[in-house]
Amino acid sequence: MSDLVRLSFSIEQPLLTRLENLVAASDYNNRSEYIRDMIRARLVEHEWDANAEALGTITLVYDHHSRQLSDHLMDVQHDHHHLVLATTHVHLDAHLCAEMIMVRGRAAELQQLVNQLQKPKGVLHATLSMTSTGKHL
Ligand code: NI
Repeated sequence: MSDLVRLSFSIEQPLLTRLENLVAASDYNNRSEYIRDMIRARLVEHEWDANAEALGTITLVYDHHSRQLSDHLMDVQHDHHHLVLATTHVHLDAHLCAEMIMVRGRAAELQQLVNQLQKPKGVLHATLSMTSTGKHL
């Protein structure tokens, strides 16, 4: 194993509590191992060849009462119609909406699209899950 470096960082107490709960519910022996694997998972996401064609799903959770947010998110999808295959909208409760957006395109373009969708105030969560189109499997 390479040399270990100890580091310290700041985190809000509620977020730390949630992290501790995740670690406790997992098979990891300690928090450090858990965090190292979280970092590795993020590295895998970034190792996608930016030019590789990928298939993906963007999942958004947002508050549709936020001013003009629904319209804005729709505009962004129209601006990227060459990437968007289909969208499913779910009304989660009186306030919250979820959208699952199927996308296909260069990995870098898909990443840019999710970055743009997650920026506006009122978007509570945005994830991009990518997979290969199968050509190179
Ligand atoms: Ni809705």
